[in-house]
Amino acid sequence: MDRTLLIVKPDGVQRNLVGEILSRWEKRGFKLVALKLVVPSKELAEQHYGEHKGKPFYDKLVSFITSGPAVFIVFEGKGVVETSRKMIGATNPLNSEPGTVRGDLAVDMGRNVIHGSDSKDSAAREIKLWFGDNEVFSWTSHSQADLYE
Ligand code: DAT
Ligand code: MG
Repeated sequence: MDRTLLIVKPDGVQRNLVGEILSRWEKRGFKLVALKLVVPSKELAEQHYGEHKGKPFYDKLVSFITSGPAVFIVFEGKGVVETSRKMIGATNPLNSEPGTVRGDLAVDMGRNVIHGSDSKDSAAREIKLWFGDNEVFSWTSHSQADLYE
């Protein structure tokens, strides 16, 4: 099964949106396999956003993500990486469709509430960066047969 990394960024935690976000993914049918509240270190944040190093917004991005507690989440399920990106919406919330997290709950690019891995390879890299092997759990959901044919 596929896995993806979500981060409720410090703005989402401050705005009490953690439950709302977890609820959307749980209700969709994805299985929670890892969860923690962390103030991200600069070192890990720089690795996480390494692809953006050198871009004009990079320093602000790293300083914002490390500014306070953020919630790190791994969800598992069929197509979870791509579907999560759809549920999150466009990077700029002003372009995000209603019904998406950013389209419903955000207005500014630098305060767009949530991160989601953009590919299976990114997901694998990001999950390994933020979680130890013993922090990600494989378990059988009682809903399995009602979610999957
Ligand atoms: P996403 O978070 O949708 O995957 P991304 O990986 O391109 O978007 O960028 C990471 C974050 O950096 C994004 O959530 C918000 C910020 N960001 C991206 N482009 C930006 C820009 N042009 N100006 C300001 N912040 C930006
Ligand atoms: Mg990205």
